[in-house]
Amino acid sequence: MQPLLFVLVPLLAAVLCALEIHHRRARRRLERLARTDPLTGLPNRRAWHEHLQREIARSMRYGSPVSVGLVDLDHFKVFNDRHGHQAGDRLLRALGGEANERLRATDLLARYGGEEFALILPGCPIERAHDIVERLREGVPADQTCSAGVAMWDGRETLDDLMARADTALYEAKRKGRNRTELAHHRRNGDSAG
Ligand code: GH3
Ligand code: MG
Ligand code: MG
Repeated sequence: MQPLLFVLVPLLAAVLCALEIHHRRARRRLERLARTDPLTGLPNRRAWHEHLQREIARSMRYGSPVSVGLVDLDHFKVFNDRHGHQAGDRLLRALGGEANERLRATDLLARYGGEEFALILPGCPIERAHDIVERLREGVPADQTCSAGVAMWDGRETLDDLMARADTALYEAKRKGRNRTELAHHRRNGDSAG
């Protein structure tokens, strides 16, 4: 009986250890998948949101600026209608790759939704964020254009308010004729998000 135990116990320990490693790897893979957009391979909205919370906390602690950008392809529906949905998918992928090459290692580009991308630009005052977004816009493939809204965190507003300001600026860029970047206005006292 005892010699058998000498064999079985280490064997069982080895199996449990292998299972634990397998389980840990599977969990890490799931966590990665939950934060990745499957089409472009970019971080998704959830990952972007978590990252922004961290950057805002850092900004609060060190007083460094942080800006965000919302970038939306112009008339993308027309592109899909003309060239097909698969060509549209390819363009979204190419845009993600091209844009990432034009960013700094500390910037974060995510797929925010359909044909909309979002940027976090740590350490960037709004004018510099504007320049970065303009450089990114020059890299839109297939002769397409995009519009963008840029906002800098004002040091106290909520994340939703910051995004609402960026979204309003994006809307303004569309309204003014597209293919441009608009800077967000500061909120006046009494203004609410939206
Ligand atoms: P606007 O300049 O006002 O932004 O016009 P738009 O056509 O880009 O915007 P609209 O909201 O009217 O249409 C968005 C289009 O984006 C329609 C939709 O099919 C396309 N789209 C969203 N997600 C995907 C995707 O994953 N793949 C492809 N190929 N198309 C997508
Ligand atoms: Mg669009
Ligand atoms: Mg859109």
